Amino acid sequence: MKTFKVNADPYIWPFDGEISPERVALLVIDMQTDFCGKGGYVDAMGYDISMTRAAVEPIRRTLDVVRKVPGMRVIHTREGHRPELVDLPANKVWRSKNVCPGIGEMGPCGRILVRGEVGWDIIPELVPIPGEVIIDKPGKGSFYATDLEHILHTVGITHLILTGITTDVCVHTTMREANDRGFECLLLTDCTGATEKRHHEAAITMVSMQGGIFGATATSDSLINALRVLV
Ligand code: C5J
Repeated sequence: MKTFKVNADPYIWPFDGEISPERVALLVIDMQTDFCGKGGYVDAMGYDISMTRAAVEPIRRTLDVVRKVPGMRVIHTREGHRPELVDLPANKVWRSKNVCPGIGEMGPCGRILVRGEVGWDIIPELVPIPGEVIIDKPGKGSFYATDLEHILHTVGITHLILTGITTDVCVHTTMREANDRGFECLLLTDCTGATEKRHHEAAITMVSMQGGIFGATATSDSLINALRVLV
C-alpha cells in the first residue's frame, strides 16, 4: 500500500506518519460564482474578486494531480439555501441586507446564494467530475446540517486536505468543525482566498498556533510533490 506525507507547517503532515490516499479527501469549499465570479454575491457587495479568484488556478492544478491518485477522493461543497428560504436564519438575512444585496434577493446571476441559481453553482473551471461528491450546506461549516460526516465515516476517510473560499469564513469554520471531530486536517494556503488579505493571512497563521491547533498548512506545490510517488 503506497503512502505519502507532506512538508507542512508546523509539522510534517499528517501527525500520524504517512497516510494512504484511500483515507484522504480533498475538500473544495464553495468555489461558486457567488463567491468568486463576476456579478456574484461577493462582487455585488463591492469586494475585489481577484482575492477569492486567486485560489482558482492553484486548485485546478491540485485537482489535476489528485484526480490521478488511485483511491483519493474529491468532495465539493456549495453554500446556499432552498428557494423557499426556509433554511435561511433571520440574522443571516438581516446581516446580508445591511451590506446589500441580501441573500435570497435577485442579483445579476440570479437569486443570491439560492440553490439552482447560476450564481450559486460551482464555477466552470472547477466543475466536479463524475464520482466526486457534492455537499450542499446552508451554513458556513461543511458539517453543519449536512451528511458530510456520515459520508466520511462510511467511506473510511480520516484525513482532510482543505481548499476553497473563503479562508476566514467557510474554510476556517469547516477546518475547526473537522478538527473537533478528530479529522486530521491540512490547509493548502495558495488554494484559499478571502475578501481581505489581512484576514486570509491571519486565518492561515491561526491554524499553526499552539503546535497546530486546527492542523497544518502547506502550499499546493508541497502536496503535489508529495503525491508524485503515487501517480
Ligand atoms: C461566506 C464562504 N464568506 N464560503 N461564505 O459567506 O466563506
